[in-house]
Amino acid sequence: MLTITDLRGRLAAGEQIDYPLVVPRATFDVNAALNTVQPVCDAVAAEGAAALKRFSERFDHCVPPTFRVPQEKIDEAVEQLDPTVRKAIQVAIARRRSVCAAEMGAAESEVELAAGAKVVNRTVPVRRVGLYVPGGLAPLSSSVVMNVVPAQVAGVEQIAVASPPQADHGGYPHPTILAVCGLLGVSEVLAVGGAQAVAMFAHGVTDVCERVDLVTGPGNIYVVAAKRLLRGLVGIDSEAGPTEIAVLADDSADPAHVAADLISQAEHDPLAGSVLVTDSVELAERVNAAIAEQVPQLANIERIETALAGEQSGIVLVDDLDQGIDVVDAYAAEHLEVQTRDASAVAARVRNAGAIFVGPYSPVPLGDYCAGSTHVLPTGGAARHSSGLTVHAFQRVQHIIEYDEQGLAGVADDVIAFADAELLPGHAQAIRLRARGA
Ligand code: HSO
Ligand code: ZN
Repeated sequence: MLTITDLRGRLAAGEQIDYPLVVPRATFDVNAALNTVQPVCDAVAAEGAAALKRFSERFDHCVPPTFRVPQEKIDEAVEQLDPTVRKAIQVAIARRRSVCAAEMGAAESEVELAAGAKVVNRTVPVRRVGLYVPGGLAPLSSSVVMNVVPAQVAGVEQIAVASPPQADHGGYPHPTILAVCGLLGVSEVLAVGGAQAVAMFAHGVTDVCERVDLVTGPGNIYVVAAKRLLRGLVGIDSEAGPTEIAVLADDSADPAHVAADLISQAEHDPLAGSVLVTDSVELAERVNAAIAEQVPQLANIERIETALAGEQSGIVLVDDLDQGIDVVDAYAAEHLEVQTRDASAVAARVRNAGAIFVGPYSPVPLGDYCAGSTHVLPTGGAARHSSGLTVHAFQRVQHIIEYDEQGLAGVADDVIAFADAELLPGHAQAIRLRARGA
């Protein structure tokens, strides 16, 4: 059962509603975990593999036979893959690859600002990246696809994947995770999890893993805290917290579908957020009834019930879809489904969401696997300022500035005036010494 917050009539009564405060969302206090991960990261930096071993024992309750997963293990996982799953993975890879190819812009663009005055925008891939794939409550092998494919399409030279060791699998990551690495041609796979994996990537660990330039991928609060702590030493993608879904729906939506989609993300995590925003009381009631009917038929009941009962989940009743759009914009969901009449037009009016799923046949689980879109998306409202994991996360844009004598002379007076205004005569001098006529 989702708790209902009723906003109807409040605007008409003259109330000013602070939407970010009325949408259900739990605090994901990453700073509170910094104290826990700091000693872990420091120990990995100071002691290398010895610290990795200690933290594997303590946090994963097993130590892998080798931190680097042997190639035979990866090959074996590919061979033993169920053919139906293998085909599904291949479809997911092919579709994600097609969308990534379209994400790639021109490698270079040149702007001639005046005679002899040129700036080139050059897009350069990051050289070496570390991709984190959580083990956690479910082995998310699809996250390997979502991390590796954009890195490969962007032209990253070296890709290392880390995932926690699993006691049930001889101390190596889950075989499906290994199999996806194998199918993608990734051979550097590390059986290391949690904050210690991020520290390994950021600092490098002798005889285990060379330091990387960028770490991407979702993880639990300790992984996120380690990314926050080590950011700067290493690049990171946006911080991913517990997963979220918001559904903006009117009375044309199918309550069973809406319920199933809300449940699907609640299945990930007791902290997952499932939010329905609707102007239809009847839909709200029928979605709650459908949730009650569907949840007992599933496997991960406890997790789902905890997530749906949590303060981060609920139904927001609105006056109309205009107010609904204000609410979903304030929420800035990781995933937003629009299940309304004329859904594409409504979706076009939404500003903030990590990814938008339009109409009755585009549910979030489609995007989790095979839509071609990414499932590594900004959570916790970060969709207001950040994007999901695309090829752009693995690229930098360099400016190449090439002015000749004439080009510099043409703008020298302006540079000098600007430098003087900032009381930086040393800057002006560097121009004056070169520019004839300045
Ligand atoms: N919904 C998750 C991704 C995922 N779902 C992986 C299933 N497997 C976060 O976007
Ligand atoms: Zn999912």
